[in-house]
Amino acid sequence: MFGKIKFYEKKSNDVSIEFENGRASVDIITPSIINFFSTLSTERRASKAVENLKRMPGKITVDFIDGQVLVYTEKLKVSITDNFMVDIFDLNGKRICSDYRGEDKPFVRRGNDDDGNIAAEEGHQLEEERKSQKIKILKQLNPGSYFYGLGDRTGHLNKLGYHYKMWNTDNPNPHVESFETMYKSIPFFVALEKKTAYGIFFDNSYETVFDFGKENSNYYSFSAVDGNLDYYFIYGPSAKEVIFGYTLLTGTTPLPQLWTLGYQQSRWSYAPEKRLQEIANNFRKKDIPCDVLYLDIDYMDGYRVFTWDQQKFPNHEKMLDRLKGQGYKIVTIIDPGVKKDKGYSIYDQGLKNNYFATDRDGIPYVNRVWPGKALYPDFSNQAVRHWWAENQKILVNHGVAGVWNDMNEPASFDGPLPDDVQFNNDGRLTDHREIHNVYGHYMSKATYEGIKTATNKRPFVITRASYAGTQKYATVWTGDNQSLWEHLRMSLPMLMNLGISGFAFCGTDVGGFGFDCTPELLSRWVQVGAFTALFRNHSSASMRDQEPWAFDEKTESINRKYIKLRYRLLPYFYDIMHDEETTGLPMIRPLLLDYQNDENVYGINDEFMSGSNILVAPVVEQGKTARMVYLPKGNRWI
Ligand code: NBV
Repeated sequence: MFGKIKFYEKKSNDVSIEFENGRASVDIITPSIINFFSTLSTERRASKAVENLKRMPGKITVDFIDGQVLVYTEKLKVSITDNFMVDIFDLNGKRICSDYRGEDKPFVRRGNDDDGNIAAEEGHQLEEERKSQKIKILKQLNPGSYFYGLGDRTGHLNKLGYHYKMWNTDNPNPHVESFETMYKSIPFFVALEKKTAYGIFFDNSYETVFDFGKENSNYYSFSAVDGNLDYYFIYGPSAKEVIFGYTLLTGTTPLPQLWTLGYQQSRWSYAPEKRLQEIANNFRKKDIPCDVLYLDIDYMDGYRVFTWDQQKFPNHEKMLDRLKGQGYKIVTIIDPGVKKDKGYSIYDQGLKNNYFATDRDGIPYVNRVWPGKALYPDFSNQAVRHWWAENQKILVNHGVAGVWNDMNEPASFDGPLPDDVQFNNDGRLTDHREIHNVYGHYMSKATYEGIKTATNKRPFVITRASYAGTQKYATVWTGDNQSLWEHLRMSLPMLMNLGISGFAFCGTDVGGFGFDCTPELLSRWVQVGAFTALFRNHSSASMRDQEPWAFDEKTESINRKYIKLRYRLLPYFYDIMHDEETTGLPMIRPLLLDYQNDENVYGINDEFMSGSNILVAPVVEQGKTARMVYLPKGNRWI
């Protein structure tokens, strides 16, 4: 508890407040964006998400009346009282967001007998909170509130009633609504109440928890196991303005090269070369447009990153050249795990220069991934990022057009990385607890910068794990979904929430990754994919073929039709991505972004806007050929 306010001091845009038991600051970034900060674990330090922050605070006045520090910006009135309690109002005095004054009182989980949960014996496990929370902020929850964002979470569009954890996780089970973690950690959400929106970005890379009225319907909360109290309040009043504000802090996605918006075909794995060539020829022969083909892990020599399997791809440079001639771009996968293998240059270089994460004694930490025993490059070290950036040349100098970063949660086959694995953290040593959620973020940053320097072109990087701000460097996909109708349905709110969370360039594995696709499911999925930013068909090893022609004539012609429609709309999509560079507005949007005055759209899961001019209401149920469509008022719909 902070205790009573002792005094305050205003230094340009920063109001620092001394409490009985600590110090806090209220930093005015813009008239609508305010940072609340208190050092709880370490000194103030550079955020991993916010880079080159440009402050435009406008006129600020500060007062002390009736025990409250009152900060006025050109848009907001902020009141800070004892115990660092915060209330935020608009300039008409309307309350927008308030700290909760009641008790932190989660509901009680009762077991089925006096000793607790004997159902656990049959495997009914309850997910326990991993660690006790060191920082917890409770905000008042009012009836009629809606919540969005948090990246790639499963479940519905509106996050009211959900409880999620931010801890990047590769869970191979089919994604379901009860998953608390996913591959990405985007600790940002938009709240909507009485047609007014604001956002909160809790910039803390440790494990964080977000609860939207599940544990107690009087408050919502966000908490962290460690790190600092460091969050931004971002005022709307429109959700579009909140996204603008959030991407002002964490960055927007740079306009990608046009080809990246084309149709992409992937598979674990197109190998050997003959198979890849067959796929390439088939698209052309069958008159189905396709710009990008992917090489999954089997192109590498024993899963050693930045190598080629000489048997399967004996002359990869020549092959890449030939495919280029056919109009293809090739994207290759890269995992972070570096094979422990003396004589393998990437391993030798990493070891010699201390580029790998270590245990407490400074010995490189070893776990197991595809190549067997492997080490983890410490991407939180600038020197390692530089090395990894340089390594991109091995791929792009020989004709690879983009790089796909996988397994960067980071995944590990022999149990999770222990909490005390050591990372450099750009010179301020820390452990795995702080770096885990930003591991994929830093890997993508290094990849992006490497490709940019090597090619002088707009890099195409695709990543599975991310933190807030990764959108500056990479496109994302929602990981290992399955060929299930439920996963097609759920992909819509997942992508809409990713869009709200700053990820304008995102998509799912069209057709589904695991399990065997069906002709009808692929047809319905391609109809959705044609309107999502990343339009990539991908499937797992041992699953049945899933290319547009893999089933029958009818499915092939539906695929062709929608892929061709995609190409007709490319100028429209390219414009959206161009505007997005300044507005942060994603291609896939929930209807509430464009129709915030219409409360009927706040919970629509099965329709989305693709840009602001196309409403997509796909059929997402087997056997259906018609559906209801809600058309918001205020437009002439064609
Ligand atoms: O590299 C193989 C796969 C890849 O195809 C998929 O897209 C990733 O999400 N990868 C996961 C590792 C193996 C998953 C079982």
